Order: sequence, then C-alpha cells, then structure tokens
Amino acid sequence: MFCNQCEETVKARGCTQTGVCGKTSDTSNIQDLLIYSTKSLAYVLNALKAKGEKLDLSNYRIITNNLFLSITNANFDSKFILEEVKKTINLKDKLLKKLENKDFLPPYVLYSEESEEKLIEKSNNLHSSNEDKDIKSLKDLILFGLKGMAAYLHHAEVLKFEDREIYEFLAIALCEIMKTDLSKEYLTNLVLKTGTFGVRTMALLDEANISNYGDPEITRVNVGTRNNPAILISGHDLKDMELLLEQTENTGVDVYTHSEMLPANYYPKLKKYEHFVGNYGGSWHNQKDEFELFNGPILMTSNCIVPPKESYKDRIFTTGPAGFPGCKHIEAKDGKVKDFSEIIEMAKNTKPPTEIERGYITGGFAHTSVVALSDKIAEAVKNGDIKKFVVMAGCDGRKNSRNYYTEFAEKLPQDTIILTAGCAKYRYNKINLGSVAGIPRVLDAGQCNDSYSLAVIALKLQEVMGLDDINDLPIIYNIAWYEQKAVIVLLALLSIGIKNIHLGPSLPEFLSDGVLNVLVDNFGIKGIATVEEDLDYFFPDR
Ligand code: SF4
Ligand code: SF3
Repeated sequence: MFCNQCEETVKARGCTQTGVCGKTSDTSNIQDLLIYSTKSLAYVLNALKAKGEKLDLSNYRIITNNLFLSITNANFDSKFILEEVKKTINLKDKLLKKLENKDFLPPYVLYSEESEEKLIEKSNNLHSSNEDKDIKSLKDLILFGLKGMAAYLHHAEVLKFEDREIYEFLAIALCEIMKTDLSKEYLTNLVLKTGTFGVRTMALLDEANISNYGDPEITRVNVGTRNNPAILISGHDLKDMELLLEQTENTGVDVYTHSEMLPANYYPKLKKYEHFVGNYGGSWHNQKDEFELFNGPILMTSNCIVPPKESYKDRIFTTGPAGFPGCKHIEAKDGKVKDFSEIIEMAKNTKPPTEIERGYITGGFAHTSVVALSDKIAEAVKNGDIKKFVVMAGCDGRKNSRNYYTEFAEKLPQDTIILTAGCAKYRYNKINLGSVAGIPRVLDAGQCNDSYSLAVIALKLQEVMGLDDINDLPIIYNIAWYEQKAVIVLLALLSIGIKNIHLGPSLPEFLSDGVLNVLVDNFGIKGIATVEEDLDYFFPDR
C-alpha cells in the first residue's frame, strides 16, 4: 500500500504497512483500484460527451460515490469496495462499446477484469510511479481536492441538487492527472480550477441544505442527556439525519448528533423535532470513549470512523459511503427511502446515554445570520471594538499538537472574533470565550462544507466596508486540516484570492518542496509555529 492523503500519514514516506487511521493494506490497495477504474469510467464519459452524447447523470454519480468511498476514515470494508470496483468496470465496459475507435485508448481505459483474484493482484501493483516529485505532488493535490469535492457533491446529490458542469469537470480532471506529459504550470492552473469548482460545489450544497431544511438559525444546543433510549448519528449527511428523525418520531427513542453532525441542530426543519435532544460528545477521534458511554446504536453517515472497539461494534451501523467490516450497512432498496427500523428497534432495548457533560454550545452563524449582522459588525470594526476576525475552520484530529488550537483560541486578544466551520471547532467550542460588541467570540457556521459561508461573509464584509481587495479585510486565516475535504476548502479559498493562509498542525506531506514554494510565493501559505510566536506574528502590538 501507499497512502499519503491525510495529515496523520507517516512522515515523508506515507503509510506503507498499515494506515495510522487503521486502514489495512488490502483496503488501501482496493481503494486505489477503485480510483483507477473510476478514472477509466471518467475517460469513457469524457469521450462520449466529446462525441455529443448527452449522458445520464447517474453515470457521474458513480464517480462521486467512488471518490467519496476512498476518503480518509469513510470506508474500511474491502469487500464492499471491491463490489464497487466491479460495478464501475462493468459500466465502463458497457459504455466503451459505444466508442468506435479504440485504437489509441490508454491502457487504464482498456483494463477489465472479473475475477476477484486478478483484481486483487492488480490492486497490489498500482504504485510504480517514477514521476517528477513536483508533478506527482500537484497531481496528488488535485486528486485529494477532487475527493473532497466529490464528498460535498454526494451530499448535494442526495438532496436532488446536481450540476452537470461540476460532474463534467470532475471527470475531466480525473483523466488529466493520468497524463504523463503535462507541465507544472498546467497542473498548477488545474489546481486552481479545482478550487473554483470547489466553491461552486460548496455553494450547491449550501443551496441544497437551505432549500431542504431552512436557513441555519443561531441556536443553543443542549449537550446534556435525557432519560430515554437513544440513537447517535454522526458524519455529514443531512438527508440521513432527516430520515432518522422522521422514523424515530413517536417511538420513544431520542436522537443526538455527534461530531460533524452537530450543525444539524441549527436547521429549523430538523431542530423542530421534540425528540432531537442535542449533541453528545465532541470530535470524531473521541468516539472510542464516547460511543462506549452512549449505550445506544450509532449511525455513521460518512467519515470519520475510528475502527470500533469490540465492546460496541455491534451497535455501529453505516450508510452511504461509510462502511466497516462487521458493521451493518443500510442502503435504500427497491426505490424506497432508507429504512432505519433495525436501528430503532435496537435502540429500544438499550440503556439511555450516560451523561458526560451538561450545558449548551451555541452555533448557527452561517452566512444568512451573519450577513444580517454585517452592518453591526462593520460598525464595530470601524469604531475599533472588533480588531480582527480569525478563521479557524477545518478538521480536528488525534494529535496532541492540536492543543495548539485550544491555546491559540484562549490567548487571542479579547477584541477578536473566531469564525469557524468543520470539526476543528471542538478544540475550543466548549470554552467560554465571551462576546465582543454584543457578538459571541466564536461564530460557528456549521460543517466543513459551510466554510463556504465564511467566504460569503468575507465577501459581504468587503462590500459593506468598501474595500477593493478581500485581503484588506481584518481577517486572519489559521486553518487546521486533516483529510481531503479540508484540501478542497483550502483550494476554494485560494481560488477566490485569499492569501496568507496558515495551515496546521503540519503542512501536507504530499506537497513537494517545489510545490510548497509555489504556494508560499504566490499565496503566502505558511505552517504554524508556537502559539506565542504566531500571536506575536498576527498581533505585533498585543
Ligand atoms: Fe495513512 Fe491517512 Fe492514508 Fe490512513 S488515510 S492510510 S492515516 S495517509
Ligand atoms: Fe472532521 Fe473527519 Fe475533516 Fe468535515 S469529521 S471535518 S476530519
């Protein structure tokens, strides 16, 4: 295996024996074969489109599904992934018949196999690239960005929001990175184009979420528990959340969110349910302790899964792109909606969750809520009450070095406001940081995809404050990354012209020195230092 796609990767080498995330070598190789066969499908779709065929969007959905399956901590189930490889190759072979001239097709497009042994053998032999380091690095940056984009596209897709041009871009970009004769300049432009489509994808998902569930509202979310049996739901998929709430209504079973599902509490059409109690626990990497104590079943709708302990493994259910061997996977059947009754029946026979904390956290500061406050905010900036905004969005992770973010948030000057989205917020969202000019000092827009909201807020502030350049706003970007969704968020921010982003807790290993230099020279990207050094850097007058 070789995998270097996340922040936890083994330094300089990538994960080569087994993943730090718990992914086995077999699973990693089969995921690579899935991406390989997805590229072949993409190639055929691109060729048919070039011939003028109007392709059904269902063909492209396979691509988003496959890319999503391979992101960090989403799916650990080799058998499941192998089935998706077979489906992808079958579809590609079927569509390939429509192409008359097959003489000049690259070998990856012609690769076809049905026997599992041969597929597995192939999956073990996909890493022999002797490419130039910078070229390989740019291709990785594009692929990982596309994976993040595919995850967001999938969530929009299940809410019936789709955009053919995004799908087509995804398919084209996937095949571009198979070419061996591309220049660094060309690939750098493709990186930025990926970011542009990342913005478009996040906007699509934002529209999908708001159209279905209403504008997120500023909400106090209960973190304590009630005395009823309950189901915990994690991941990012709001459609699954909606179905679970509908199906648990009047059953005596409560519902709580975990990790990245917390923002479901902010949407009017989801929070209206009386049995939707609030959020349980913290970030994804705490699940070994928190899932144990929750007592009831847990539904994982996407990443991040931590390989479960045997003590609660039988209570874990997966759906959509999520999967873990030995855990029950639930999918929609026969054109009907997903049926979560098995989880609900299990919940009825479990103890209520063990209370681990009490109180409330406040969130729901997505663009509509914040833009409504934009005049008040602009005024507070003008009269000096608010000196700076600090975007601390992105991912959380297991490493102790991420305590940096807690300390950084605590030590920020009182006249600063944190704008956040994604699970990075769990490093400081339960600390009382107070308010400034009547505005709370931590404004949580939502899930990592709601980083889009942060961009909308920045653009609105730029307009209200009459600034020519978005970089003239008093906004600092100190972003935490872990997996590929943070990569597309980063590329999206770069594509709208945001500069001087600080990225931690460590810079991606997949960035070669050459690519890092390009990012430093053109975009001012930097890593993080110590809290004190960074505070001195950002606030020289503090
Ligand atoms: Fe390693 Fe991250 Fe890949 Fe897991 S996803 S195998 S931790 S690089
Ligand atoms: Fe977190 Fe996995 Fe990335 Fe959606 S749940 S941000 S790490």
